[in-house]
Amino acid sequence: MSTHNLSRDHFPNDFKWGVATSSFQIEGAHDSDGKGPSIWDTFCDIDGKIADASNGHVACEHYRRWPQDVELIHGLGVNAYRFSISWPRVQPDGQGPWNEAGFAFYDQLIAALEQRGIEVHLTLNHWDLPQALQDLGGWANRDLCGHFTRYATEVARRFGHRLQSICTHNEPWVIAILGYEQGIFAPGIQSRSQAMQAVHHLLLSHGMALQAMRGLGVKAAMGIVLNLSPIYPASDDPKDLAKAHLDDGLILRWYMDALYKGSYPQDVIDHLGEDAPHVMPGDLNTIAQVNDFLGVNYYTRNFSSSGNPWDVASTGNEVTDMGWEVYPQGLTELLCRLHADYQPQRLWVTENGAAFKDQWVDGVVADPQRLAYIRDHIAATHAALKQGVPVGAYFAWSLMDNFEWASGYAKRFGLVHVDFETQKRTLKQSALWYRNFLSGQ
Ligand code: IFM
Repeated sequence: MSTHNLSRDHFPNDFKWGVATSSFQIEGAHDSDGKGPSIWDTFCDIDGKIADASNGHVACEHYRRWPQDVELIHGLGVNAYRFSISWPRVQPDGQGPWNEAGFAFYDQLIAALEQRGIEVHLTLNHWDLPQALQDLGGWANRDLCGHFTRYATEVARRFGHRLQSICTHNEPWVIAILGYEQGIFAPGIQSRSQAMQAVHHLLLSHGMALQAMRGLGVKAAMGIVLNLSPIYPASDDPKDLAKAHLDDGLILRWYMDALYKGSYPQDVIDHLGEDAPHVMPGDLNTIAQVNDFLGVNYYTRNFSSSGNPWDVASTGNEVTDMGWEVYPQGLTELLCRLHADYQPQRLWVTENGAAFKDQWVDGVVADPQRLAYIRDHIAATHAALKQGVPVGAYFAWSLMDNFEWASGYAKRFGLVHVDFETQKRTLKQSALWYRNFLSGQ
């Protein structure tokens, strides 16, 4: 079916249509009402780490402007909203007393969404770890599994009955590899062994948290969100083929095998050698809990090269402002592969979107490239559904322009434009298109 002819009616009635955000990227109010510092507050203070030397102190001022933002979400006609709780806002040091003012913020946000009939999809960890826990070694320290489980249990005890879903971690690969191996994200460490230990503890804490939250009788669907993409060899050179297989192991099979098969792939363990994580007996059984859903964040495909020069321009496809190739077919391919190899009960596209250099001109933000990107990826999701893949949700990333981590505010992913001087929100043409699509126009 042509992507232009596709309508909402081609999807199941109970399909979830949403937009997504995360706490650090939009909330601001970095030290208000008892919130503790997160690792991203600390990281932003280090010279040269954030492209525009910005931070999350104000961001989109969502902490104060949330009523207006809920109206924006409602106005789009979505039936689901995905956001994260800032752990240091509700437990400033990650171990000690709960901060009631922090919980009150999320309580009123959830209430406003409930009143409008918008499903609440909550993420516990979208990267803003309490700094006090980083001071103990962060995710490389096994003790964090227990701290995270207590935090997850408290959130589930308070809000679980009002949530459609709870995601433990958003993109553990990014947390561990960009944060602990490459050092380009918080906490800025460069150690492969610490990174792989962090990966293991993130996965272990996911399993522990699911067990504990289910022990409370919480009915919300529970799962995890991974950043995944198909990996292509840069050429037919056998070395590139081998590299692509290994990279697939490091990025996809490591996580999916652990979560769905209770094992880590042997070829990757062998490759890691001394940097492989220390795994205690029973850990992999704990990790392999039943997930009610698997969240997939898809932006582009990846190419692996063993050293042969490769340039994204060689694909001939459009490239976003992040330098990422626009390749919707990769989403269909990925969803089909996950279904074939691992059979998750339900697959949800929990993030998908693109950054482009948007201009606000006389109240209009024309973003035809983002509009086409979203439209074509919705069609790619539909193509997977047609092939029998149980895809149940599509969340556009992001509701509004926000703090794009090490890129600061320079990269705009929003359906809604934010003027960071005035905090004025303007629906981009992609948002108007999404709204029309959802209303059947
Ligand atoms: O902005 C991020 C988000 O926080 C996690 N997934 C990828 C997005 C775009 O880079």
